[in-house]
Amino acid sequence: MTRFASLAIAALFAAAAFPVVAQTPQFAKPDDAIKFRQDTLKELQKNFKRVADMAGGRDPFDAKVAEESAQRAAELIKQPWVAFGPGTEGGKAKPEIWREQDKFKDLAGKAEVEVAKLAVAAKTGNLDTIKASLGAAGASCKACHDSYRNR
Ligand code: ASC
Repeated sequence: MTRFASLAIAALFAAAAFPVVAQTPQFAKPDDAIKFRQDTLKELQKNFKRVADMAGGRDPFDAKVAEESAQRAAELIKQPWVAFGPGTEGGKAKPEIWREQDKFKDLAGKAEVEVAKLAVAAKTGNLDTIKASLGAAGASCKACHDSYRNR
């Protein structure tokens, strides 16, 4: 084997052994994972609500705040899912999450897509454009909560 080939193979093994560790939060115990997902989902909710309150006329429209909040929501919604790993049942999460991983991940992915669309809409600075994508984004949050969150 050439020196390059052996280095390349060593690099592949290293990549397989340490998958995306750098970006992924590690949880020492299940409660840490539960706290992380609750914190990120709560902050997501705050940002989403800020936009929804403007769209619903409960707050005056501020295009910059709407854009920043929707952008922050789109970043936050990518984060909680890693904290629903094996053995982290608890909080308001229904046990079905761990029995229906494919459906759970599918709903989470759809919510990511809809909130990303809301962030794109908010970039226009146009309230009607924001309103047009808010319904689908809210429905995508609700779909997951209806199936997988205890009240
Ligand atoms: C929120 C929130 C949700 C969604 C959803 C919209 O503010 O916490 O889960 O909006 O209720 O239907």
